[in-house]
Amino acid sequence: MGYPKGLLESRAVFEQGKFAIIPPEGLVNNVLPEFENTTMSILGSPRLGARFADYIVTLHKGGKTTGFAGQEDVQSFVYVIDGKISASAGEEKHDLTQGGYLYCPPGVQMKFENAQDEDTKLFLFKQKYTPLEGGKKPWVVTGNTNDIKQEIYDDMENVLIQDLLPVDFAFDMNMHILEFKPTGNHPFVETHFQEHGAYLLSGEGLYNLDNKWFPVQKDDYIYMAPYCLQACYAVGRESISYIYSKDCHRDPE
Ligand code: UGY
Ligand code: MN
Repeated sequence: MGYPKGLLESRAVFEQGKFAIIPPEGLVNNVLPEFENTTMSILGSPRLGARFADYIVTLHKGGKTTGFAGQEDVQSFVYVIDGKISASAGEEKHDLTQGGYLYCPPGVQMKFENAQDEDTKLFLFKQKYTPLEGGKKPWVVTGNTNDIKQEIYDDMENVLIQDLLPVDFAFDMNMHILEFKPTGNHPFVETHFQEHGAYLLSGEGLYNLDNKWFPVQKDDYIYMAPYCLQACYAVGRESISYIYSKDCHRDPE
């Protein structure tokens, strides 16, 4: 779609308590003490109304975090959009390439560093964990989305979904990737109590937020608050796909 970067035009939208679209040209850099040789922006956060924080992170040569999350009630997740990292979940070490991801349960600190000279781009997430009374605790999960079978979404042949985390009551959230082939769309406008932070990995489309349609494309970030009306319609010749978080398995407080 080729939107210009400038003062006269922006696709950014912010409706407190409802939704936000944050396109890459509007991002500013945030500097956090736990990150070195890194350019990053905080996307979704509690200031936006989210119960989680999402970040887009570029690790330059030698870029790393000396420790992310790891508090007793905080879980974290990293996904490699492009590049390579050497990561660890507590004592466990994992090398991740494009499509690779690592989930650290509450109390387990995440570390990672760039494993190549070129930049590496990551989508990073953390959220407070809601325990299950008397239930089991979540565990370290790692994998690569290139190895996960895509399932048909809600009988729509041209919409495909992947679950990145186990579907197990120990987990109070999941990360998914949804892909809409050209002309694919949600079967209906969703209205649900869960919230999402979504990072667009490919393509372009129209996104319905609160019954208004917005143009969106690769590298945009979308926050959808609880009960925000939402649906995607793929346009163009490429699939539109996004990685997104969704809370699950807990009765609302
Ligand atoms: O899982 C979901 O709720 C998903 N279909 N929502 C979305 O893509 N906006
Ligand atoms: Mn949804």
